[in-house]
Amino acid sequence: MSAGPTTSSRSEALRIDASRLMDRIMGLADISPIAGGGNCRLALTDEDKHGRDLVVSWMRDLDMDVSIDAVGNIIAIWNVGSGSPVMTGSHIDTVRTGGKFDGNYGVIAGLEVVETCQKNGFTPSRPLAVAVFTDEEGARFAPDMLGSLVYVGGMTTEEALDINAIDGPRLGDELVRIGYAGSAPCPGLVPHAFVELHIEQGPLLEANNVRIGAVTGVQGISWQEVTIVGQSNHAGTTPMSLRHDPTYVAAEIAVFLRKLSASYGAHQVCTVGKVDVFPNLINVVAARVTMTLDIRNTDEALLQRAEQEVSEFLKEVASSEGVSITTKKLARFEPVEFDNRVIDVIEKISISLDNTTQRMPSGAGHDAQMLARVCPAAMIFVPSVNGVSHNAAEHTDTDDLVAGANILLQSMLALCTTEFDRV
Ligand code: HGY
Ligand code: MN
Ligand code: MN
Repeated sequence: MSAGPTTSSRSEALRIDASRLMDRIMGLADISPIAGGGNCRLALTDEDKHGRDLVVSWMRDLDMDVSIDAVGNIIAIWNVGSGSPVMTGSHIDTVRTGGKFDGNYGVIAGLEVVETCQKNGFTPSRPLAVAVFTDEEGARFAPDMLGSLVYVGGMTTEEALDINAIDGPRLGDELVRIGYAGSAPCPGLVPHAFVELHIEQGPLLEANNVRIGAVTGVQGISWQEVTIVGQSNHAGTTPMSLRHDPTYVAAEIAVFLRKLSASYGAHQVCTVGKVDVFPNLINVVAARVTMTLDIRNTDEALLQRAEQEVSEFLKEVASSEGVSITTKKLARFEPVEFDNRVIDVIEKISISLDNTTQRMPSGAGHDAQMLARVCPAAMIFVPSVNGVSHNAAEHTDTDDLVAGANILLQSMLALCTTEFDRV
């Protein structure tokens, strides 16, 4: 049993244990490894379950109260002090070719913060919470950040449970199958503040030779599935003038997106990440192509303009090739600004710990953008080597990982004693 809150003078001297942090990162990386040093733990698969089970066992080892909510979010609370908790967390589901740090690092650093306090006999004035949010990647069940979206009330539990995976199963059934259909209700407990520690997943920090990003917000995200239905035919006998070829249209769409990004410049990015051709045979003009469009911009008005231009192009290309095109919205999140008061805490602490630090937006989506809807939130970035992520080769140097975790530790403790008058 810990005594009352210990004085903050000692808290500033606390530092995480680097080998414990790395042991846990490598321990989780051992679950469903892939060639090249990454992981494949798509949301709610058996591999995700094994990762969840390991992390829950670590949470229990730290005497944290662990609850599972109706969409499988894992919320662990070290119930000390009083009032609502300062929360950190992220995700441990990965894309199919994920790295060992994306999401995992933030969850494990959160546990390291708790263990560092416990091992040094330091009791924060507020509870500390560490969350593992379900299906942050959205790669198997769209949209991304699904678990944290439901956690903050941005989508109903019922709607989420009925979402089907790209491989078929219903989200609610998968939760039951892997034993993570929890009883805790969504929306969940509102934290006092939320800080997420994450790898940058881009090239900026490394290019600027800066160690820490104090993240100012997350860019807007627009995901849609486009289905193009043409006329399947013989590859040898069908004259080009008589073709209604969905694969050709898909290629035109991909080229259009690349040109649109170039014309917008700045933060505009467009990706065609998934293309399914049917029947996908060498000597058959395809019948159908289903593809995904991932369009992002930090500016909402530009993002809407890009969506509009894409929609007009789809109509144009459908009529000129004589195919039908239908679209299905998979995710749409406006750009998010994080809370300056939290960004200030992160930036001040990072500099006080002698880290080169810069403010920057996030190109990737994160659970923090959902928590920002209900409490003061922000993020800490550490560099990604060669800016590579969503790739088994994803890497961040240990010194940077340790520096980020120490900033998370100090930021969470500082937020415990920060009063936020509700804006
Ligand atoms: O798509 C994203 O930005 C995140 O990795 N879910
Ligand atoms: Mn992530
Ligand atoms: Mn990711």
